[in-house]
Amino acid sequence: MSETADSGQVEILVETEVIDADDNGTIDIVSEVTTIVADVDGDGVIDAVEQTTVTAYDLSGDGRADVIESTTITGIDADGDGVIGDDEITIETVEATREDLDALD
Ligand SMILES: [Ca+2]
Ligand SMILES: [Ca+2]
Ligand SMILES: [Ca+2]
Repeated sequence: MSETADSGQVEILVETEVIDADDNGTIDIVSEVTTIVADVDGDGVIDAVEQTTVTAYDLSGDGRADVIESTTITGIDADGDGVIGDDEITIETVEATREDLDALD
């Protein structure tokens, strides 16, 4: 680990949401949002933001996730103007279904 204490700051936030969509007491959707905010050069201005949302859906209601969707939004202030513009944002989505999950067994 080579971290310098006074240059650069990274903040990580994790939020989890649990949804019982049909109100039958069994959890149907689990959503976890991880937000990473980084001030790489330590000037107090945010240089990069990354937000990953992982959502697991139990479509069949058996308590096991059938579809897992992961979306990552990355914003990097490439031109250093302190604002993350539309052209500095990339979005990546990955989806896995039950067949993929079972293949890991
Ligand atoms: Ca900065
Ligand atoms: Ca299921
Ligand atoms: Ca910018």
